[in-house]
Amino acid sequence: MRIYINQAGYLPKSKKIAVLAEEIGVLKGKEEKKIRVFDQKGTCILEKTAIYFGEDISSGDMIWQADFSELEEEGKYQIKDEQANQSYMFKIDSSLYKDVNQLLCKALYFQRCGMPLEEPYAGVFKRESCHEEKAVLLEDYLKIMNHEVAKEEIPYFDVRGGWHDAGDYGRYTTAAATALAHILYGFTWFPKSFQHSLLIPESGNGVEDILNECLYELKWMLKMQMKDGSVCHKLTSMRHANFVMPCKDKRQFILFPASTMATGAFVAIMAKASRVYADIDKEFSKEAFSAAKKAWDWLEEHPEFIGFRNPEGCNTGEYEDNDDKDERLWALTELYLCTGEETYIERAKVLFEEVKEKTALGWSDVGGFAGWALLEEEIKSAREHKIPVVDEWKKESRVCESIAKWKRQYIDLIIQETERWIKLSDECGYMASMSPEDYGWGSNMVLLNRGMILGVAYLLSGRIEFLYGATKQMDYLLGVNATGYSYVTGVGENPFKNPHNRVTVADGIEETIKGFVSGGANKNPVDEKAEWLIEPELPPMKCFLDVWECYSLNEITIYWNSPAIFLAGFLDSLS
Ligand code: 9MR
Ligand code: ZN
Repeated sequence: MRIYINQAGYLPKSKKIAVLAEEIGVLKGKEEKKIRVFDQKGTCILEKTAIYFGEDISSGDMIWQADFSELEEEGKYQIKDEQANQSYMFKIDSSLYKDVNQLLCKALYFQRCGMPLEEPYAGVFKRESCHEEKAVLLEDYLKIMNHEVAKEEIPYFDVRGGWHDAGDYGRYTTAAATALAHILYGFTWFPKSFQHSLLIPESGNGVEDILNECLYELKWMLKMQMKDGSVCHKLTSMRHANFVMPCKDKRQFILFPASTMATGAFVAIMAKASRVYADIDKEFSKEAFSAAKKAWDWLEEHPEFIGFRNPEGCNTGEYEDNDDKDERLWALTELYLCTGEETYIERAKVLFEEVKEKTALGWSDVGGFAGWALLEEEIKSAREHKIPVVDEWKKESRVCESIAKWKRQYIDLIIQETERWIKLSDECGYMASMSPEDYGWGSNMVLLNRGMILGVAYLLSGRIEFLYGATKQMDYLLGVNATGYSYVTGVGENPFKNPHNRVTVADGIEETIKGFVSGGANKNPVDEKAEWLIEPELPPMKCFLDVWECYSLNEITIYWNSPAIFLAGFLDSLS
């Protein structure tokens, strides 16, 4: 029998459920089990019954669940069953998610490109600057390759800065906008959860460090905009770097053509940033807004969809998408919030009807961010006054105004969707809001995005099951899953340690940088090693290996950290 708990621990008042699991077929009986909670001195302080849940399809396990929520006293604990099987140690601690969040945010600093990471901030992970060389446009790159022009004849672009996207050294506009959206909305709604220092070069300048960190990315993003207002889809070399430190990667960086998705996402995040930084960095705020406006004008001149596909021979990320309506919708709502101009919102309302994934929060579907933008103020004040948005609305009966009606529609959509996630969570022995089919590449992002929606739905409705649902997604991430790993490096007793991350592989340091979220279990891995090692019959939740070569299982990305940052911020804000 294996016993799973959230290895980071629990907030004193939160729901706490230990999962006991055994592979289907090993045990006959379904009878209840006893568990005991021990404190650090080894004293048994609580005895609970683990109730048989049933067979769990995603993991192939028989499951028992023991609710020990009544344990609220801060301290360090461990759970054992009658056969002396034991869980990892865990804490009950009210500042738990502040600490987790700090690591998750600091990890972004370790993704910084184009500047040295110095010892006072990076410790043993200090490293030289990287990717300082200027980039070229794809068309010029191809001409050079075909010997049609000389290297000296083409324009070069200074595109230093930003975060490496993931385990690779590319930087991609839609991925960046998504990560920033999770973080900036998290900051807007849970500012108190982001007061900690990250020990970065800007620390102590009077600005919250998370905003300092995001500014590093935002300022790079501005460089992705071309003179005509369009925004390049990505900045990478033609092929991924070898497994070398970033300073050793001397491949030519290329600005790939603009797409309407990248430009739309750019408009939206720059508009949002111009509001977030309005009082903090006036100059940047203005610059961000005019960049957004210029990008929007370009989009207006290009009403057709301009997608992105890798040119032949290119193997870096594609971030493909076949629809830009959601990006345009998000852009319109953010521009409306900046300007109050009705035309934006009128057009957004029309587009809204055409967008398919209206609540999605990922890099390909961003419709949900339009909803977040629309409800930005309501959720903020709900959080501040601890009153759910819908209750506040009942008092004001705002439903008659046309925008309010649309907001209401968004709320209903979010709640409907959240009910689905609750149902999935109830059907899963490990309480993840995931169906067996959901374990694909980056499954932890799917899980965390649902966690964010659950959190937002709680703020909108005040329904406690949504809060428990959000908590359960975090519990899965941090250890209540059939692999027994905490999917965040440096968090818990058994975190994964070998991310598919060029820096980690090449730095020769035993220790792993803390605070990275793994992509997680993937039942359809595409990397050679995982294809080789993952048995086809393995249940989806167990399709994971802590092996650095397995990029389709164990990579890290900025937009897998960002929803965890949002969720940790949300949970912390309730403690
Ligand atoms: O996370 C992305 C995953 O959902 C896609 O299936 C996959 C293939 O397009 O790409 C993943 O994104 C990778 C990106 O292309 C390059 N940087 C690393 C990303 C994480 O693996
Ligand atoms: Zn770099």
